[in-house]
Amino acid sequence: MVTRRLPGPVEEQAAREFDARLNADDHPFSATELADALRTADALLPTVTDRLTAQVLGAEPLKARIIANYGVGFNHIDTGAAKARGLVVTNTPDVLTDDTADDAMLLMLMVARRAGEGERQVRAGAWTGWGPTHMLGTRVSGKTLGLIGLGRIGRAVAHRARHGFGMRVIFHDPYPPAPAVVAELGAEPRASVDEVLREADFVSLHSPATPETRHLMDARRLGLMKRGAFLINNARGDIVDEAALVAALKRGTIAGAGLDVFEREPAVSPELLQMEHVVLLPHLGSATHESRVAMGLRALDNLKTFFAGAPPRDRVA
Ligand code: 8YV
Repeated sequence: MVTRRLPGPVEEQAAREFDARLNADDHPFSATELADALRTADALLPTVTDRLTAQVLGAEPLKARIIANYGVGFNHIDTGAAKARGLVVTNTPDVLTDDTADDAMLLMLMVARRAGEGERQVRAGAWTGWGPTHMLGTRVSGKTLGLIGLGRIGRAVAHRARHGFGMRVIFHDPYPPAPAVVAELGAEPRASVDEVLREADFVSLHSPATPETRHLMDARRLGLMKRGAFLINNARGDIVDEAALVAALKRGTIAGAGLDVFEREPAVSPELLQMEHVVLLPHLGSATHESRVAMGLRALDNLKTFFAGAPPRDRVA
């Protein structure tokens, strides 16, 4: 059961290699539909819009044996409950890393250089012409980028920032990569998230959404950021206390934010919609033809391996 419309080549391959049930009208599944799928299909290929809670995963009698998630993040799946039901869970890492890192750079550049604001001005017919002090932004090149999380995507952002923009890269990660990897990136470790926040001109979040990282960026931590600093988030909305972020942006204790993800997607705090110093994108991190096809093929690959009786490459639970 494929829960959403996927790019053509993925649906075609799914139909060729499996007795695939596709979602022709692309409507997001209700909890009842998800439970039905678990009762009637051998495998579920869900997306971030499918909330696979303990209740949904409690479906009886359970037919499904594997959940092959389309996407690297899987915080919408209660993996503890899945495990308890004997369900294997896989994700799709690697294939979306570069595009997601590009999206983080996009947010950084857009918010620092006031790109959204400028575009809105031009489209509104409100641009009156070039001026020496018109819409001045903040330089990105050479600044200090603080990464919270140095996993695959964090490392790809570090590479771009350091080699493309000459930025100094500092980071905190409780599970850092090997010292040789860090050294090659030219990234400097910091002992805590707080230390990164005090020093960085741009803070970019690249940790998974877990109970430990929920509201990691709360009022206290937002308060540690420099007044001129920007917050970038294309990881998961839950990592930021959105109400606290709105308050910090209103008070001007940080300079701006570039957000691709939100706490209650697709709802966005109404105050953010009114602010010029934020950039708001609709969860576009991996939204390229290339990534979205590769993600689908990777999920199908996990299914094929599993049903061939071997351990799937991307098992996460
Ligand atoms: C996807 C993502 O668009 O992979 C992730 O974790 O957030 C995005 O790349 C989404 O999860 C698809 O289900």
